[in-house]
Amino acid sequence: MWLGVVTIFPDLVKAMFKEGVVGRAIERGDISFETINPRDYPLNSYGSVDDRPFGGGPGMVLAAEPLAACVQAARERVRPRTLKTALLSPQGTRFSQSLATKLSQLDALLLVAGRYEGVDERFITNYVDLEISIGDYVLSGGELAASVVVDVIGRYIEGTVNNPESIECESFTDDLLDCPQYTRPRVFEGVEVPEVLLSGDHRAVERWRHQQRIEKTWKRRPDLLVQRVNKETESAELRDCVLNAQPANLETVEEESLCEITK
Ligand code: 9D3
Repeated sequence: MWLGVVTIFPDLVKAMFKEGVVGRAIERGDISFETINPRDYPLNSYGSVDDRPFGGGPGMVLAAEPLAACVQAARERVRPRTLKTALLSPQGTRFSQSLATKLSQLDALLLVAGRYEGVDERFITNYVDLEISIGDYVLSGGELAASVVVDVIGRYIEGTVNNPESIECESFTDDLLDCPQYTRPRVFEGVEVPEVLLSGDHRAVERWRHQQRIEKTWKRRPDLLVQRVNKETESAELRDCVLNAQPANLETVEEESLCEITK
């Protein structure tokens, strides 16, 4: 897969993928990764890529022409493959694991990272296939968001993760949070490893882990369980959770976890 990022801070994005599984996939050539800088297609001899907003207001707007030139350059680079273009913006659809799996099927994806107060709407109309937000908080630019998208998609590219099983059964792929993990020593500051994990009974270990995952998900992220409630195999574990523990109230879960760290 070809993955490109349009950014005026290419070093910021490249630094993110010098190490780690995605970095290695790029090194091996399993992922072709490039950055394209709008400053290479400036509006004038001063190298500007932004301008003041029509109608007034604070801040600057990324102009359409330099961004359009970047998309054209990317299309040249990936021909004859088709290029999809995604703009990272707070107005986008929320990024998710399921969107990542869909995007990882593409031949070539160009991610456009904005800066300033926004980008000229006509660039979006004429060049952008979809807009992506990574969550409800304000970043200082799209580079971190683009890096998040590259990282998540990158893990899905053939050969990126050594053990395909580890990607199959991981958190969010099947909408359950991870179970607690332990390693040596058996007792740390008086806290023991759960007995079942030392039992050598693999079926019991599996049952315990599954139970833990459902319990944790019920308590912290009941929203994730909604799509699973009809799964016959889990109805018993779920019923136990419902009877034994209060689910998180999604409106207060953040507040509650903050209480935990501030008390
Ligand atoms: C929402 C704030 N905007 C109102 C005036 C201005 C603005 C601030 C920061 C517009 C863009 C940005 C930079 N953010 C991104 O480019 C961005 C982003 C984000 O801030 N949050 C979550 N996902 C994303 S994807 C791109």
